[in-house]
Amino acid sequence: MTATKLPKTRTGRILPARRTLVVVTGLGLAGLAVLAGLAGTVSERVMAAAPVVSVPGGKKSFPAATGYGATSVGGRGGRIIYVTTLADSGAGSYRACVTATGPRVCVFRVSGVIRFTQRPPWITSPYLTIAGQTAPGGGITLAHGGGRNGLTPLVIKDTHDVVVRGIRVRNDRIGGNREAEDSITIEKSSRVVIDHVSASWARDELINGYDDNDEITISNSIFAWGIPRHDKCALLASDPVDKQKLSFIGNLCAHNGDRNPDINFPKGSCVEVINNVLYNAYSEFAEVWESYGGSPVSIVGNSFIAGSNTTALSRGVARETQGSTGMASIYLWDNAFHGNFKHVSPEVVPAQIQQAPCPLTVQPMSASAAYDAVLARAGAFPRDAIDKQAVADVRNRTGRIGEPVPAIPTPAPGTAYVDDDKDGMDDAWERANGLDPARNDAWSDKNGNGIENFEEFLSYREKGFGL
Ligand SMILES: [Ca+2]
Ligand SMILES: [Ca+2]
Ligand SMILES: [Ca+2]
Ligand SMILES: [Ca+2]
Repeated sequence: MTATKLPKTRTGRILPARRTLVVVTGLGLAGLAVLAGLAGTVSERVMAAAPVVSVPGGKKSFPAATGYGATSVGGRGGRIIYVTTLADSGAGSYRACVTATGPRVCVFRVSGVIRFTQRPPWITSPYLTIAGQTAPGGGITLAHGGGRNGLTPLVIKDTHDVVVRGIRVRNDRIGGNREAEDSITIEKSSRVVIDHVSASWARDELINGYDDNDEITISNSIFAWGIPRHDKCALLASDPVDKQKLSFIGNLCAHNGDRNPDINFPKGSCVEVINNVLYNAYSEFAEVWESYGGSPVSIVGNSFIAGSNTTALSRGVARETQGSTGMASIYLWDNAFHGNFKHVSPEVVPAQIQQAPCPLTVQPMSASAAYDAVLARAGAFPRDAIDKQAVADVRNRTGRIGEPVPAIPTPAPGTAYVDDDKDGMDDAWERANGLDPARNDAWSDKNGNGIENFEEFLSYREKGFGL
C-alpha cells in the first residue's frame, strides 16, 4: 500500500503511515515509586505534535479556575445568603438559596447531609456560587430521600453563570421506586463550573451534560461508583443541539463500567479531557462517539488504569461508530496506560489527528504528575470516607464496581466561623487582612490585586484543607 492510498482523516492532516511510537518517559522518581509493581506498560501510540496552549483571557471565576467555564461570573458581587439548616426547604435552607434570584452566594453555617424529601431543587436562575468551602466540620453532602423523589440531587437547567465548589452529591440507594437519575445534570446552560465536587451512587451518570450547553468546566472532582448495571462516570454531552466548549480537567473516575468519559459532540466543538485519572473501567474508559457529526476531542495527560473489573477486552480510548454521521477527530498526547487492556483501540487510529482540534485552555501536566495531583487534591474537602476509599483503591489497585454499598457518611459537625457582619468572611481573617469586620466588604479588593476579598477568603479556606 503506498502512502498516497492510505486513508486520510476528515481533516486530511495526517496519514496513518506517519504514525510514530512514542514511549512516555516523563515519569519522575515519585511517579515511578507510585507506579512500581504495576503490570503492563507505560506507553502509548501517538501520531501527534505537542499541543498548542492558549489560555483564554477574561476575569476568572476564582483564581484557580481553568477551562472553558473559567470566566463564569457565578455569584460575584451578589448577596451572601446563609444556609443555616439541613432541612429540605424553608428559611435558611440550601433550596431557598439556590432558587432565589439575582447574584448570590450560598455560604454554609452548618455541616451534614441535606436530604431532599421533595423533588430536589433545580438551579434555573443565573449568577450563583455555591461555596461549599465555607461549611464547618466535615462539610456538606446533598442526597435525596429515595422513592418518588429519588431524582438527580443537583440539576443546573436553562441558566448560565453557575459555580459549584466544595460539596458532595451522593445519591442514596434507599427507596423502591427510584427513577433513573444522575448525581449532577447540566442542561441547556452555559458558563458553568463544577470544581472540587464529589459524586457517587447515581443510577445513571454521575455527571451528565444534556442538550445545548456551552463553556463548561468540570474539574478537580471525584466521580466514583455508579450503581450497576448502569455505572457510568460522565456523559459529557447527550443530545447536543449546537457545538459546545467543554473542559474535563483533573478529575478521578473510579469504579464505573463505561463513559469514563463519554464524548459525543457536533463538529466545531472544543472538547478537552486533560490530566484525569480513570480507574477500573469494565467495557470502556473514554468513548468518542460520532452520532452528532463526529466529536472533536483532545485527550491529553490522562492515566488509564486497570482495576479488578477491567479485562483484556476493555478499551482505553474507544471510538464508537454506531449511528455515525461523520468521523471523529481524536487528538491523543502523553496519556499513560497501566494494565492489560486495549489501550488505544484499533478503530481509533483512522480518526486520530496530529494537532488538537482547538488550542488547550491549560498547560497540561504530565500524566504522572497529574496522577499525583488528582489523588492528592481531587474531590470535596475534607474528604469523606467514600472519597478516601476511592483514592485508596486507585493507589492500591483494589476495589470493585458496585462494592461496597456504604451508608452515606455523615459529615462531622463543626462550629461556623464568627461572621458578625454577615459578609461570609471570618471576622478574625478580616482583621488579620485589614478588612472591616463590621461591614460587608466581600466584594471590594483591599489589597488591589484584582481578586475580591471574598474570593481571597475562599482560597484561604481551601489552603486550610491542604489544597
Ligand atoms: Ca443521564
Ligand atoms: Ca465577616
Ligand atoms: Ca467585613
Ligand atoms: Ca484582593
